[in-house]
Amino acid sequence: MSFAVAPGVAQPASRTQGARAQSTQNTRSGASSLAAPAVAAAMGACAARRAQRAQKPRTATRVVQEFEDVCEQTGVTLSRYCIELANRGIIDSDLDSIFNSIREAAKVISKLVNTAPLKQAELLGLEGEVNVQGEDQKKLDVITNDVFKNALRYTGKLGTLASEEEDEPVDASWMGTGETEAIPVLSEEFADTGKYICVFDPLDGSSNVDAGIPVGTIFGVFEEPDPAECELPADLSKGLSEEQQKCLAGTLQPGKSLVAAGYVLYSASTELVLTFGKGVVGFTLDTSIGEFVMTRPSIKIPSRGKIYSANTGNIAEWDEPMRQYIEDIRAGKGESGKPYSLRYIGSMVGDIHRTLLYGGIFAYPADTKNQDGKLRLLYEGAPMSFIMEQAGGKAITGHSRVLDIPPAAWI
Ligand code: FDP
Repeated sequence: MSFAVAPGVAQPASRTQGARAQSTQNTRSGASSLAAPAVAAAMGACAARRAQRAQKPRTATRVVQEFEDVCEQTGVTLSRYCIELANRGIIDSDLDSIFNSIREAAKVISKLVNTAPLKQAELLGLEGEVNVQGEDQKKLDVITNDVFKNALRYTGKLGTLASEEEDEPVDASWMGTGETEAIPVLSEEFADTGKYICVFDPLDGSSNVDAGIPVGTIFGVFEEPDPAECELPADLSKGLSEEQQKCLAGTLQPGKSLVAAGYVLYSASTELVLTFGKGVVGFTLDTSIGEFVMTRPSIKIPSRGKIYSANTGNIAEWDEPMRQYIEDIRAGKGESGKPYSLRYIGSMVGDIHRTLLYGGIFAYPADTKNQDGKLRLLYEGAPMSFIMEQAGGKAITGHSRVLDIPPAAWI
């Protein structure tokens, strides 16, 4: 798919809207010790405020404000955040379990990426296989795929997992081994309880990983339309009947049906950014306590930026309108009247993270080699577009909204 994200890509916006600095407020605060009468008064006030808030729509910022009523946080960890959302009925306990697993997998992958240069023979270089996307798989692609897949599978809360690195989606309650018999990995009581579908790219930007350049994990969670209807064989690699294929195709949904999405950036720090469709929240891995701690309670993309991010090595192959647009903003002929400059890592999670925080445009336009653009709708485009829109940005193909496009296949 061809893909661009930014606020106002189609109509460059007003020059009065300068780039707003992203709040990096650290929400950690010491525990408070209030005297009993003050606690009673505070509780009364809290109750009144809660009643008022009950009338207003829930957003990520509002949920965090509500935590303040508790008055004794020592920092909002990702697990605490999910528990609070579950308590407030914003997510269910299954989604909470899924995010527990994503959190643990992200910590393991962060460790693997960070230590890879010290374990080159084990972790760096090519695996020797080509994935379903036709790309050479790196050892770390395969290892991180297993880490993510296994962490999710053991939740027992997922009907289907689909990874960019796998040929076909995996029935989450079974381990299809391809050449040998499928092995059940969950006991009957935990198997097939899942109503969610998780799509993920365990190590996006992995062509950079041997050089220690930032890479990331991208994930999205859908609710299965009707899990009971898909009777799939234990080992999907042995092929599906026409009926089963139809059934699986029915589980392919456009990005606007996502119930959650996020990414993890493995860089100078490990950043986890997520949305449950009520705004965007960011966490940073505090390695001293092994927890993701909330560092960006409400991420909003600045309404105007000054950076564009695209592989301009392909500019001669782009459509004329795309080429012209980039040339215009580069020359300061956009609405802001200021020239945009180029920043391109070539690692989508890093490029999107910067765009989200600083504003501007990220794009992977179609070219003669990649006629729909290089990025995959299901594993990259849809989750990132959900995050971008939730942060107040836009995600478009040039013709339509990315979140409206139904994927044609699991790849
Ligand atoms: P990679 O191939 O290293 O996994 O979609 C994959 C991706 O990286 C993105 O992370 C990145 O934005 C893009 O490809 C880079 O492609 P180019 O090298 O063609 O610019």
